[in-house]
Amino acid sequence: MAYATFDPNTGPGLAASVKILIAGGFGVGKTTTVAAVSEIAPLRTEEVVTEVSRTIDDLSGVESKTTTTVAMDFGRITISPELVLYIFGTPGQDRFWFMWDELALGALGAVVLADTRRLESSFAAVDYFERRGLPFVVGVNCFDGAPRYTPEEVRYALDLADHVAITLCDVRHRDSAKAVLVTLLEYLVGRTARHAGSENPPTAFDQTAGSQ
Ligand SMILES: Nc1nc2c(ncn2[C@@H]2O[C@H](COP(=O)(O)OP(=O)(O)OP(=O)(O)O)[C@@H](O)[C@H]2O)c(=O)[nH]1
Ligand SMILES: [Mg+2]
Repeated sequence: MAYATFDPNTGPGLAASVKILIAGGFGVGKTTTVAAVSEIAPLRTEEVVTEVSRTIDDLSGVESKTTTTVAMDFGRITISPELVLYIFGTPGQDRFWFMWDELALGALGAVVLADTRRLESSFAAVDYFERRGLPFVVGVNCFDGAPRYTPEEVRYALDLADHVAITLCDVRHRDSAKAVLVTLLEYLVGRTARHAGSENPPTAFDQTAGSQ
C-alpha cells in the first residue's frame, strides 16, 4: 500500500505504508498506545463494561477498568517521509478474538503488550502470532506500582525465543510508545535483510498462507 506525499525538496512522492497490530490481553494498554502515538484523532470503539459483562469477561487485576475495546483502535504515525504506519489495536476480551484474523490481514508485524501484574493475560497473543508466523516484539508496559522485571526475566516467564525483542515502556508517553514501534520496525527490517535472496521472503500476513 502507498499513498501520495509532497516533499518540498523532491516534489510529489509515494510513502510506503505498513500495517501493524497492537495486541495483548485485557487492559494492558493497547488503546492507550494507539492514542499516544497517533498523529490523527484515533478511532476507538470503547464500550462501558457493564455488570452483565463482568460475569462473562475476566477482569481480574483490572477491576477498576470501566470501558473496553469491542472492535478495534486505529491510528496513523508518519515515521519518515518514506514510511507511514497504520496502527490497529486489537480488542482484549476473549469474546472478541474472532476479529483478530480480520485485523491481522495484511499486517507486517505486531507489538504484544504485557502487564507484569498479569503476564498470563498476554500468553494467548504470543501464541497467536507464533502459530501464524507473524513477527512480533514485546512491550512490557510498566504500570505504576507493578513489579519490575528485566527483559530476560520476562522472556523466561513468557517463554519467548531469543530473537524476540523485549522493550520496557510506559505507553502513556508518546516517546516511549513510539520506541516500541521503532523496535518492531528495526526487527522487521533486519528480518527482511536476513531473508533477502531466499526463495520465501517474508510478506504481509495472509490468512490463507497461514505462516511465513
Ligand atoms: N499507570 C498506568 N496506567 C496505564 C498505562 N497504560 C494504560 N494505562 C491505563 O490503564 C487503563 C487501560 O488502558 P487501555 O489502553 O484501555 O487498555 P486496553 O489494552 O486497550 O484494554 P482493552 O481494550 O479493554 O483490552 C487505562 O485507564 C489507561 O489510562 C500505563 O502504562 N501506566
Ligand atoms: Mg482497548
